[in-house]
Amino acid sequence: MNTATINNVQEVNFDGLVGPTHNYSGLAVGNVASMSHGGLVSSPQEGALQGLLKMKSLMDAGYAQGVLPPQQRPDIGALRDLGFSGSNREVLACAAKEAPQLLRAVCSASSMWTANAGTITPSMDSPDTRVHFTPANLQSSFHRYLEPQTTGRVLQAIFRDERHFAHHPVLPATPAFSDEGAANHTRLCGEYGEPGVHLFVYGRQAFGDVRSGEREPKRYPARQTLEASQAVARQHGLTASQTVFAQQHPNAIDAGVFHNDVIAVGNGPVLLYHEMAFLDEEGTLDELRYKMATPLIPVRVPVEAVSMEDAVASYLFNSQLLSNPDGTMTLVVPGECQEREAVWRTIQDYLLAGNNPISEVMVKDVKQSMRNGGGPACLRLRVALSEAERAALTGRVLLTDALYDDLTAWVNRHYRDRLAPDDLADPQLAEESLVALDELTQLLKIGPVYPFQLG
Ligand code: SUG
Repeated sequence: MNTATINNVQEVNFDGLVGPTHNYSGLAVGNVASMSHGGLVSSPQEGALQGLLKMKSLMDAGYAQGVLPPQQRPDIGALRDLGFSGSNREVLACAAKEAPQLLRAVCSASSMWTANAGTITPSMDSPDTRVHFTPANLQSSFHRYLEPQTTGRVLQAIFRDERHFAHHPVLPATPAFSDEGAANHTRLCGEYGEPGVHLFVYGRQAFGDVRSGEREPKRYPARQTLEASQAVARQHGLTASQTVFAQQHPNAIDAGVFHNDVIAVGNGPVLLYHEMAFLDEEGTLDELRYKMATPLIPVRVPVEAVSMEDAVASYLFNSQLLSNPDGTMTLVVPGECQEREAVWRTIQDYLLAGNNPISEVMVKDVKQSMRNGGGPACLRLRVALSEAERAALTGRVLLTDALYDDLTAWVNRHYRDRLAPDDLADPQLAEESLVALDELTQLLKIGPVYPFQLG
């Protein structure tokens, strides 16, 4: 009997609930979808329901599914820190008039992309056999820099039991330690309960030699630094034999691949990636092969099959790759993959028909999130947990039919079906959101996590 069977380790996907202020503000430089959809009217209600349906269908298919709450938005406290004063109503009105770009940023529902919430090391790989968490500082953009404090509180509220869970401080929020969390981190292993190797992918080196600058993107920012990835690995007690640090291809970043999870996804021993994912493709694979206890199964998609443009527009690589009990894997792709002929053909003729464990494709409609550059994999934070660790979770965060029904009714009760950029200044929206979030923390039984609840 192997360790996986003994500990009954499962990967739980914790999806972020789309928040009541979900909108299109074109805030993310280098994220093609966000930049091209800024100013559109969004539907927070449709977005939240699409996310919930994805969660429910994966739960129904037998995968362990969790849920994480959205954040308090608008972040009026952030506006106050930037010098706006008076009542909440006055702060919103003044920001709308004097600095509409700041108002849009403090309204972003970007915490839905929980792949950026933090980096997780499961207990099988950590020296103290606890699950380790580091919330990402997300310092690359102002709207996301507002997330880590509440993210940390949410993770500590749910993964509260200190016998099983360890929480680390957010890295210093400065460009040298720019950290975007699990979107740039992939754990490769045999069974989930067996030891894994951690692939950290970075876009630039902060303290590198002069020549390292030549290997950086020219058009769009590289969000993750090597130094941030190394610091997280150090916090979690990961050793050199357990880690691989690989540089993302700068041309990919310049084509709109702002996180590694837009161009590669791994699960178990499988690494599905586009040939433009890594600057040193062969070196990265060789190091993984050398360090992994189980044979790596690389599934390489060449540029002739899927162009960079198709990869970025379809989000083929932002799929979830999920393990089935019979050893096969299911690829959960966004609907946009069906709209690009080359991508759909590659899925059918190359991925499904190929000599690899991927045997099924599931198509999910997450369009509201996709228009901001968030596909199925962005919406989930993976946490491999043993049976005892799952039992030690606090709150009602593992999806069940009853929780799905409650959350769906909650969304329908509180969310607007239409939100235009001008609506963000509506003080009523801020009040509606607080009422909704207060009810949500009761529904999820996680206790107070929001600034307005903590006083
Ligand atoms: O950080 N978009 C997010 C999308 C994050 C996707 N996550 C992963 N790939 N894991 C970002 O670029 C857009 C917000 C706006 O424009 O309104 C935004 O923040």
